[in-house]
Amino acid sequence: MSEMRHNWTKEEILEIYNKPFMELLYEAATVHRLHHDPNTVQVSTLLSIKTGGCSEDCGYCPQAARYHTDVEGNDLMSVPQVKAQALRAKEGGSSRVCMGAAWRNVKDGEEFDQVLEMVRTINKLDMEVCCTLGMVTENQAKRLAEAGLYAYNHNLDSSEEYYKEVISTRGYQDRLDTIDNVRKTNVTVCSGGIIGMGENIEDRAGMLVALSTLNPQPESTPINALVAVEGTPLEDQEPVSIWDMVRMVATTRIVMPETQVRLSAGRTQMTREGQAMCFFAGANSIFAGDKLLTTPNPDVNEDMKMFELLGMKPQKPFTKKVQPQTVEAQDSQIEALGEKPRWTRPEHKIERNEAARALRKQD
Ligand code: SAM
Ligand code: DTB
Ligand code: SF4
Repeated sequence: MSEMRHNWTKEEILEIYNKPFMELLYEAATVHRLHHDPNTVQVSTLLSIKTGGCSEDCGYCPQAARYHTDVEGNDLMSVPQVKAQALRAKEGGSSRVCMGAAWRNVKDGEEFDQVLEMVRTINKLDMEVCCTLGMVTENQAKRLAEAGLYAYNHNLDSSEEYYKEVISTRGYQDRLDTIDNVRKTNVTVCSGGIIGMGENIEDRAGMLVALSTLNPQPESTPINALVAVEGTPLEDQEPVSIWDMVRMVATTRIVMPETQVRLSAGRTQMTREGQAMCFFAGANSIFAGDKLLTTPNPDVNEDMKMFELLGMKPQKPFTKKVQPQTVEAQDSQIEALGEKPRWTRPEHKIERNEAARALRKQD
């Protein structure tokens, strides 16, 4: 087994990222084979349970209320709607459902209780349940765990330095604190980021320092290529090159040998050959489904054909960790605290975010 380290430095990570391409690919593929079956891929289906109208100013996000995008907002889905979608995902070969909500943070109350019921319902379908609901307190993380949540997705998104260039309504430390709160439970951590937002290679390495020095490291790491959506401040960003994507996947694999590296947003811009190179470099998971949260994703049947071509098999649920027990709402041992946590609002100026907001006001 290659060594599991929690003290990677930016210099070391940059050295890996900048290796001659073939050497990087070979090293990453070698680490991958020591820790994983290279012919298995974990498939997660995304489900946007509450879409649009978000209060935050994340410069990449089509769901931020302040930008002018074509996203149609929706209220929280019902439990039966979610169950029907989860069953569809299961039939399509997914082992995990990841429910996303366009929220800054979770608030105790009816809507959160409904999300807890969704978690119970999907866990009872014998699928891994993941949620990405924004910031959570320790008490909220414990309630999710009690409902049977398998993973919580909360991305660091970039380096601490570049984060300030993209988001002004919350701080990097808030993200780290939420990950810490999830870690206090038996829910696994899913955390990664986005490339192609205008960051430099040092920022990419900085993000990998922040992720790989978490102890334990995240069990899953999504690597998103920015989907540049019209109306967002990042609408004019050039698409990420496949070479950068492979380098990022390979470097992630080397510094986090055990994590499931997930090819996430941006796959519609990638060829099958490009994706195959990412799998060789250590990616072993994808987000499946014709839609991500609001933007298109490759067709499920096309993905299954690609896996057949590559001789890859979808991973069964609970291969990595046993299925959590679900405690019913009436038997819950954990009381909602109705906290009002002080997540920060740095509110520094990001010119391009303000310009995008001003454009919306003119309409
Ligand atoms: N609102 C919650 C939050 O921000 O934590 C959860 C949902 S949010 C949409 C989840 C993640 O989606 C973000 O952290 C970001 O990594 C990713 N994402 C959002 N918009 C994206 C885009 N246009 N391109 C690539 N990734 C994106
Ligand atoms: C993650 O890292 N990527 C997913 C999931 N976690 C929630 C979301 C991608 C969203 C892409 C833009 C959209 O479809 O709205
Ligand atoms: Fe809201 Fe999450 Fe989008 Fe930021 S990334 S605007 S918090 S939905």
